[in-house]
Amino acid sequence: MSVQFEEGTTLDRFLMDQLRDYPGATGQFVNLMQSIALAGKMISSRVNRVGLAGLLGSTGEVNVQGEFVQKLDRYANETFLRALEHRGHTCMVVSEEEGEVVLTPDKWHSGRYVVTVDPLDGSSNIDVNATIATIFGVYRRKSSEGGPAELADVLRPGRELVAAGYILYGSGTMLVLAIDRGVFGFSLDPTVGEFFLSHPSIVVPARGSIFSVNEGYAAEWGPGITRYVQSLKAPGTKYTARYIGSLAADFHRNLLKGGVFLYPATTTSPRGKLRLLYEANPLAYIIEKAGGAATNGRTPILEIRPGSIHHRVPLVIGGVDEVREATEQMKDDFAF
Ligand code: AHM
Ligand code: MG
Repeated sequence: MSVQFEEGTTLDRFLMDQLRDYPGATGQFVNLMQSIALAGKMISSRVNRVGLAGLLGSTGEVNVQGEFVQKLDRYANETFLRALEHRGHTCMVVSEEEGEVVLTPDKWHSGRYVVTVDPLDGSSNIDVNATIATIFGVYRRKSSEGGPAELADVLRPGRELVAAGYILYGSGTMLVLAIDRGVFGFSLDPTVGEFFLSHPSIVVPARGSIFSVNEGYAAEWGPGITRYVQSLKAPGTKYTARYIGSLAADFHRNLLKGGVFLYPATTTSPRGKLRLLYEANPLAYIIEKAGGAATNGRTPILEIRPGSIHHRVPLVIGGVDEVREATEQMKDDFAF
């Protein structure tokens, strides 16, 4: 569907315009997105001063994933939880940094939405000033309002997401939001503190010219994924390699320019590294809304039923032709 927007459309204005199409809407979704945008602005401000704000380096703690927690990871997680807790729109949060689900303190239990979040994706890039991001997914709760949310509200296929997005902290700060009707990019003007619509209706081509994979693990790949990556490098193909090591940043480049990102299973991580709920699913929702596809090699990412909140998956995500060809090659790789 092609939608016309006026120049200078702010995120708030855009969200209010969407509301008109949902006559029964209570405004909770708009409030939720405003809270996410506020948290994004706060994190963006810290990221821009990270070398000065005493936020470089690790806290010395290890998170539930077994990874060292960076100070900015902790700040981003706390900022997100605070932003989502007290506005009455969110009943439950699943965060990469929290071992268990977080129920928001709402004695009326009226929040309609469940949020999954990787508060700061690409932590290894914090100390080297490379692009990092927040990734989020939004479900409408299934359990009845008036009581606490349940695990079943979040252990569901990504196909049931109602929105997903990320906030990139790069050369500029950008919020990319996918909703039912498409994918939209908003750029932060830090001088006025507003996100403005800069990328209306993002669409990804069926085939691009970039592939992004950490080839340092190539010796640990299965034969199918090895064949597929070889095929991208064969003489006469137009592919070039780009890999930052920040999922959302690698994804964003490929979303805008066309290409495929792969984080396959390895012998060390036979289930893959990336997490389904707050990394793979939100990006899979975005890519499908932009016309692309995402798979674990067998099943579309959005159809996988999570076994736990920190469920990991192999991920191949990009243009539909690329994902189809990778899937054909990966048939005989790993059992997962
Ligand atoms: P993080 O959420 O702890 O930052 O880890 C996830 C990151 C992704 O952003 C990125 O795609 C991947 O890990 C890079 O991993 P590797 O260094 O193994 O290539
Ligand atoms: Mg991450």
